[in-house]
Amino acid sequence: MEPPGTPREETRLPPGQYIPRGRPVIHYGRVPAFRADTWDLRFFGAVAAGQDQRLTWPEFAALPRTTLLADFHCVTKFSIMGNEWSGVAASTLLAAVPPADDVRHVMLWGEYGYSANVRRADFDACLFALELDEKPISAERGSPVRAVIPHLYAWKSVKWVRAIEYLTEDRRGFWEERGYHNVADPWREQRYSYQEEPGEGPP
Ligand SMILES: Nc1nc2c(c(=O)[nH]1)N[C@H]1C(S)=C(S)[C@@H](COP(=O)(O)O)O[C@H]1N2
Ligand SMILES: [Mo]
Repeated sequence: MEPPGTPREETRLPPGQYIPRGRPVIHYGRVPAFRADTWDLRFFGAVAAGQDQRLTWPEFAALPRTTLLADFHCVTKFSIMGNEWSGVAASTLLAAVPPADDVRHVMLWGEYGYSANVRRADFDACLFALELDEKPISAERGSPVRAVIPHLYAWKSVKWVRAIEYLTEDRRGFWEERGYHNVADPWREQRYSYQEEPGEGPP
């Protein structure tokens, strides 16, 4: 018996989602190779210092880490419940490389030009994960570092992250340009761009 008041699994499932067997791996294109000597995380756009910055692999790997327990909702309707991610919080990166005061949006860039745009408040909740369930993230799941924004559909959780672009005005990323919702809140089933209300996307 579960104690009274314990939420059942279904109550944590956003509308239209289901729990699959297994744990699908999904991405567009090839899995990139990681090379610690050439890897960097680049910051560009509206950086407060007025010029691009970069963190090398040893610099990034030395940043303090936190853990996040979260569900994962793909717009193709499967959800993976209870993932334990560990990595660097966005707040740590924002302190290391402050954005200009008028930054309201952020573009996350992965290898090979994959990108996803998020609002500043959503970026603030992002974890840059190096581990999943106490193991280093596998190559096909985004090693060495992937973004995790559990309260948005998973296409915003960019694997193989390589750059962060601070934006003063919103701009659509890879899937957002191809008909997917600019905001992507699974609890509101914001799947497609035709559902966008005024103000939810760039003009
Ligand atoms: N770089 C990159 N990140 C990506 C994608 C991609 O195509 N390229 N696909 C997204 C989508 S649609 C999903 S559902 C998740 C899948 O993560 P998983 O392979 O760990 O299940 O990664 C997201 N991040
Ligand atoms: Mo997805």
